[in-house]
Amino acid sequence: MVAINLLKKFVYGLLLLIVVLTICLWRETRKGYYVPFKTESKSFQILRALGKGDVFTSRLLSSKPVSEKGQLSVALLVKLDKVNGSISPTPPGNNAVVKSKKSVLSVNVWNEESSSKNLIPRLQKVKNNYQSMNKYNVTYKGRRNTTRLSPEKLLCQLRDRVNVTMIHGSDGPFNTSEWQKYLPEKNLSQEVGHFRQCAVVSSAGALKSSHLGPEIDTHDAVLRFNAAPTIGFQSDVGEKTTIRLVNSQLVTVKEQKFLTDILYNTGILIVWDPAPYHAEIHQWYRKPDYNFFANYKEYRTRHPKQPFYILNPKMQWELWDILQENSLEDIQPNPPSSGMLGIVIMMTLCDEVNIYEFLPSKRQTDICHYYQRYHDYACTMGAYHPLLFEKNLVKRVNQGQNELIYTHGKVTLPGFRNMHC
Ligand code: NCC
Repeated sequence: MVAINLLKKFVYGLLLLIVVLTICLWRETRKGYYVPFKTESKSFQILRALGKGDVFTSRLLSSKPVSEKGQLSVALLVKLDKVNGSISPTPPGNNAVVKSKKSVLSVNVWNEESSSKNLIPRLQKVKNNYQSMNKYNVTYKGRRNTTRLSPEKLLCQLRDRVNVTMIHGSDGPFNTSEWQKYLPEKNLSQEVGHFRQCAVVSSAGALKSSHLGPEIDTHDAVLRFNAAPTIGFQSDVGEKTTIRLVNSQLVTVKEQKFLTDILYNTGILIVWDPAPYHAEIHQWYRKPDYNFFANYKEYRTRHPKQPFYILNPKMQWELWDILQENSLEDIQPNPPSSGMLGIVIMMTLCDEVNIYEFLPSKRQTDICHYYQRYHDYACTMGAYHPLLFEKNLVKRVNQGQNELIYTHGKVTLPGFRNMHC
C-alpha cells in the first residue's frame, strides 16, 4: 500500500515537472511560434465586439517601446475627420475637428519618422549586431539629409539614382557563350511592354481576411514575392501574378523546392542576391551571398519559355544609399528587402503603383506571412533588412490618403515615366 502511494506521488511529481518544463520551453520559443490563424488584430476584434467598428483605436504603433507581447511600437496618430461618410485627413495643428461637433476618427498609420529606438529590445539588439558585423563592407560616406526632402525631390532621387537593370549577355562574367544560352534574349521592358496601373503585394500576415483580391486583380500587372501563393488565398491577394521577385536564398536552398514547386511556373521571374557594397559584377559573381547560379541554369533548362531575369546587384546599394541619406540614424548595413526592391522595379515599368500591406493597415498582426502561421514582428519591422527605414521612405512619398493605408494597407506611388524632375 505504502509502495503504491509512493508510486502515485512519484507519477504526479513527474507530471508536474513535465508541465513546468513544457511551459518553460513554450516561453523560450515565443520569438517564432505557430498558432492557428487569427483573422483580425485583437484590438480590432474587441472594438468590433463592442460595436465600435468605425472608431479605430488600434494600437498598431505606440510612441513608447513595448514588450514582445505588445503591439508594434513607434507611432503617429493621424486624426481623420469623417465628413458625409467619407474620411479626409486633418491638417497638422488644425483644431477645427476638436472644436466642431463632427465625429472624429482617431486612427494610427505608419509614422514616417519611426526610429529604431521604439523597436522592441530584441529587434534593437539584432540591428546593433548587424551594424557591428557589417557583412557587406558598407563604407557610406554620403550625405545625411537632416532637413527633409520634399516627396517630389525624394521621388526624383529614386528615379535618377537607382538604375533598375537586369543582367544581360554583355555584362562582365556573363558574356560567355555558355551564359548566352541561359539569359533571356529580350530585356524586361521589351518583355512586359507598358503597364498603366500595377500592384505590389507584400507577403504580410495583415493581408489575411483583407478581401483585397478582386481589387488587386484589376491592375494591369501584379508583383509578388518569394513563396507567396495565390491558390487558396485568392479572395485576399488575388490570382494574377505578372512578376515574382525571389531572393537567392529561396532559389538555392533545397528545402524551398524552387526547382519543383509549380508556384514558380507562372509569370516572369526575377532573382536578386545580396552583393558587397557597390561591388562590380565580377566581384559579386565570384562570391555571391547564395550561389544560386547552378539552380538558375537548371530552372532555365527545365522552363526555357518562362522569362527569368537576374537583377543587376548594383541597384540594391544605389537604393540603400538613398535610404541611409534620408534617415536620421545608421540603418542596417544590409540590402533593402525584396519588397522595397520590387516597389522600385514596378515604378520603372508602370504609370502608377499601388502597394498593399507594405505599410500595415488596421489588420496589422505579428503573423509574418498571410500564408503561414509563423509569428514574428521582425517580418514587419525588419531585422536583417532596413525595413523600418524603407517604410518611412515609402510613407513620405505616398500620394494616396492615410485613410487608405488604414483600411487597405494601400500606398500609391507614381511611375518614374510620369514624373517631372
Ligand atoms: O518574408 P518575405 O521577405 O518573403 O516577404 C516579402 C516582402 O514583403 C514585405 N513584408 C513581409 C512580411 C511582413 N510582415 N511585412 C512586410 O512588409 C517585405 O518587404 C518583404 O521583403 C525578402 O525580403 O526576400 C524576405 O524573404 C524571406 C524569406 O527568405 C523568403 O520568404 C523565402 O522563404 C526572409 N525570411 C527569412 O530569411 C527567414 C525575410 O527576412 C525577407
